[in-house]
Amino acid sequence: MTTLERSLVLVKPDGFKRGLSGEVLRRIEAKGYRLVALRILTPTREMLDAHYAEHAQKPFFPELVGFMASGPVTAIVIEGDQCIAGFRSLAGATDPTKALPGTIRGDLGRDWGMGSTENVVHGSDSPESAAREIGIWFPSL
Ligand code: DAT
Ligand code: MG
Repeated sequence: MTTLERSLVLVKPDGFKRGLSGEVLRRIEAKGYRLVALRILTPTREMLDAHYAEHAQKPFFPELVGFMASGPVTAIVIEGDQCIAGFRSLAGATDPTKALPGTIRGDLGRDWGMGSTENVVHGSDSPESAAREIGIWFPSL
């Protein structure tokens, strides 16, 4: 017995720019998760400060926010039993160089030598994060 969950997925600016939104959506749907909401937007600084609040003191924070604000992203809410952990499995490890083949980051991401970690997708890491993040990207949900 598991509980129905929602997760916030982002196709980050590198993935959006490379035309990978459809491939990410395809993998989510092929896995069997349901698409609940979807929008395309260039995130504001305020949204990113809130979204990445846990990383505010990290040395990579300025590069992270600069990268995430650099262009449009596809924001998606997905739904399914254990979809939070399930999407993290689909996404793979944070570092795209180390992410295993078969994962989104392993198959589609790489180090571009840009100083920021460009790893194609974001996925919520817990039910609490998912609720908080969905509130930032989809205030009407
Ligand atoms: P994840 O996106 O796998 O949940 P995270 O929440 O720890 O990883 O970090 C958020 C983003 O910040 C991550 O996708 C890429 C960037 N990042 C994380 N650790 C980093 C590091 N050590 N150096 C540079 N960027 C990093
Ligand atoms: Mg994270």
